[in-house]
Amino acid sequence: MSDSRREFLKKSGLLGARVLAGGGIVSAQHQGHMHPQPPEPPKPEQPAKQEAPTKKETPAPRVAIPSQTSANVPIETPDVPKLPFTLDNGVKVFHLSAEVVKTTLLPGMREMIGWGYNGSVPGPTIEVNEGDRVRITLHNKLPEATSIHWHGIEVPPAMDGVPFISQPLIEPGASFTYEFTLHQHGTFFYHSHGAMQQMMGTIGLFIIHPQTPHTPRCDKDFGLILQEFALLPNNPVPNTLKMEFNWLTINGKAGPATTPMIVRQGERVRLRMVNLGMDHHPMHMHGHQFYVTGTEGGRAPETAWYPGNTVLVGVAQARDVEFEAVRAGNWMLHCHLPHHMMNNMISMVGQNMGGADEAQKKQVPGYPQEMVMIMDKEVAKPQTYGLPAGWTASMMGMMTLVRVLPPEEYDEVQRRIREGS
Ligand SMILES: [Cu+2]
Repeated sequence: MSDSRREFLKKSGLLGARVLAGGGIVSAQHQGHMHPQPPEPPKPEQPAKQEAPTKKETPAPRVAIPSQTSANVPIETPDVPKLPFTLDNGVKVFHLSAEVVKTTLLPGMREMIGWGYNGSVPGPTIEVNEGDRVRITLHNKLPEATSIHWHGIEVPPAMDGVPFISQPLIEPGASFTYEFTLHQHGTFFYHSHGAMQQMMGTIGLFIIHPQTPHTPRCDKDFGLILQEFALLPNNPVPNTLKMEFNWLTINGKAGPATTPMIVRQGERVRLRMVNLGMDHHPMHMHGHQFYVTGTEGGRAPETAWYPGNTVLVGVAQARDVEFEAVRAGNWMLHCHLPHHMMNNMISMVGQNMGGADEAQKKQVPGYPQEMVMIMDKEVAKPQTYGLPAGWTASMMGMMTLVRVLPPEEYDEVQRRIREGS
């Protein structure tokens, strides 16, 4: 720092304040790691209700701003429901039905008949707390045997979901009950332990909130499942033998049908991404740098966080990233593999290519490459309110938006979400 700048800061009183604030952040976080002091115990049955965000006048970019109150906020999994539960003597009781699911990857463009749970591909999100005991009954409504593996969760051997090794196969029409206590926290998932069943879609998120909420507190917490399917024209059933994939999805939707994530400017955001497929996905976010703060093994110590704007989410991995959403805008989040930013990748021949273009253009080797399709109306929903006309032309494949909205726009979109307009 130059002397003149230091002098200016000293005079303005900013230097002392900045140094103090910085020291406060560091020591608070160190205390958190070394001597965990639960600020307020999380509600055991439900994640804490999200508080109305407070207005932040001048949010400082890339500075961790510890919130006054630390709390777990409910996970939001766009386009995927949450799995409800009942209580039995303190045990959370869930029911999952493995079944054939007819779903729409992209309205008017691609229907799929996959396999999932409770009518959803991917299956509904299980959201629980560290320390919970859960009882999950799997009802097999598929025409073949199945089982569920709780990916990354440390369970007794008999609950691990591996046919023949930890349990008998669950035959069609039969059920099996898993029960275990959760001593971990973080981003986990459940999936069929049949490899080919996985490629039909049988996976779901399993989010475990920590007993001691993380600092700095996140105001928004989103869960995203990355999947890929090989679908031939006129056949809605995925070809699970194929090694090339032409439909890439986030939470079961291909861009632009993925529902944007709505964030109020100044909020701290966590994105949890999970990949189960045949490819690794370098997930790239526009507009903000983030820190990678967790893996499929749970929260990483803060000393292990690293900055980036692209994180490779490998097969069977989970990656949590966090950032301060200080920059208003409609920011893309997408896999950066070129073929994963496309829809309906199939070889086209003859008159499908080129159409009525001038002969001159057809002389250019490789022409045409870019294809544009505007689907604003087909995918309109409260979360897309206010996006510029034609926005859907840039959205394909494993792609979604993080919409960081100034307060008035944020409130308007939230009002429309509440009213379903
Ligand atoms: Cu990808």
